[in-house]
Amino acid sequence: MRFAKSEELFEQSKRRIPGGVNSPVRAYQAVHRHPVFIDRAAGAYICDADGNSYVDYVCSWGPCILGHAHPAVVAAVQEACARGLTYGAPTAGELALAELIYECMPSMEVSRLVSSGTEAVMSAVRAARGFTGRDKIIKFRGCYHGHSDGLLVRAGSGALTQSAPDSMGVPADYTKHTLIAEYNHPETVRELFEKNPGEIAAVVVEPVAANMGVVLPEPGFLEFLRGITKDRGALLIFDEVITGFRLGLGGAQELFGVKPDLTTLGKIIGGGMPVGAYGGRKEIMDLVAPVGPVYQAGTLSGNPVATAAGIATIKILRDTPGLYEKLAAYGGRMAGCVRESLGASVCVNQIGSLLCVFFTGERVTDYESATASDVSAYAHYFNYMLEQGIYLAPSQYEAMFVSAAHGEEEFEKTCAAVKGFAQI
Ligand code: KE4
Repeated sequence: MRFAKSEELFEQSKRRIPGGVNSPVRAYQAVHRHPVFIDRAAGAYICDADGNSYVDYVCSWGPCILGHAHPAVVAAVQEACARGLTYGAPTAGELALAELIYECMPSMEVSRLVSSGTEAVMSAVRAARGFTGRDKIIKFRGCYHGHSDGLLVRAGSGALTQSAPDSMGVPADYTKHTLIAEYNHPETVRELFEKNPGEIAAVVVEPVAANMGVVLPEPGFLEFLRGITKDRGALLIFDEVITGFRLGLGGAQELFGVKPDLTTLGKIIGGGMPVGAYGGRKEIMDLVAPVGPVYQAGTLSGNPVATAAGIATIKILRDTPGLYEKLAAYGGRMAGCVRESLGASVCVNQIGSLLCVFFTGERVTDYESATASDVSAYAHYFNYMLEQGIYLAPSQYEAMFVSAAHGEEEFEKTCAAVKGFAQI
């Protein structure tokens, strides 16, 4: 494959944009090569500036669950654009999206739209602190909830690969109320509640961790979090920015049968446009301005073009029979292909259309075992697969996302590439 145009664009971009990218993980530092610049995408494929085509398993980090440029979503966006791009005023579309979210996730009886997952989680934490009158929060090492100051502590995703989990520029005072527990280790949560009685406003968790690679909750873990937060007067916040509408219409909370007090969403609910949301029990959300004293605002919150994309996407997810079963079947088959081809050298964690290939011979059930993976081996795998026309996350600590546009041809091409890697 030729990458001359991407290389040239990267050199030029580095002069105007930090690291040449608008989000760190895109810089490919963890896989030791220059990034490819994408020119266009359709269905299960993306195409770079040099004309190389790839089967896409990043799907823009989750939003493109229907595949790229889905005709109905594009049409909805075009139709909305023709009526103006933004008004800064309430619209029927925002109500329609809020109703759809509530229909699919009944725990979100009241929700507020924002423009990113970061905004959603930052705002949900503020609402939890306002509601409980407490300052401390618990998050889990390796979980990522966006880049707001108080949550950029022992974070996952890009913060992991940057090997600077505590970002510079974040005053110690901004993170002293952020307590760190270990995902899938209930005792670490219990200990924090014992040491901070009456001070913890909320536990924030990715119900399926997908920013240290994909790590599934051990049986009972989410139920434990639900119980201890109820018992200690704290709120449970499910960060479903990745799992929401990914694992099913009702997200992880429906799949695992655990109802949080607040949920944050992003990615899929914007259908590829910038949308986040936070919401939950009415008594909590009624504290949010202008009803209550918890302030939060946004110029483009509920943007009519973005909400049109989100509504079109969710309606297709809701109204297409067997769509989630098809996604899960592909995910399961892909996991099987990788396990069969790479054997004991990898641990593949998969749930529905979300999966991760860890280069370790051990089971990956928490941060410790996830970060014991051989990131150099992953980088080797990534680069081989890229040359074979398979576009994976450029980091061991991300996920593979499958879209409804991935079919038999894409499966065969991907599986053949994995088998080829096994033989080098
Ligand atoms: P955004 O602000 O990037 O829209 O959402 C932040 C966020 C919140 N919660 C969870 C569980 C998330 O995974 C994310 C963002 N996910 C990363 C991928 N691991 C976005 C990719 C990137 O940072 O470029």
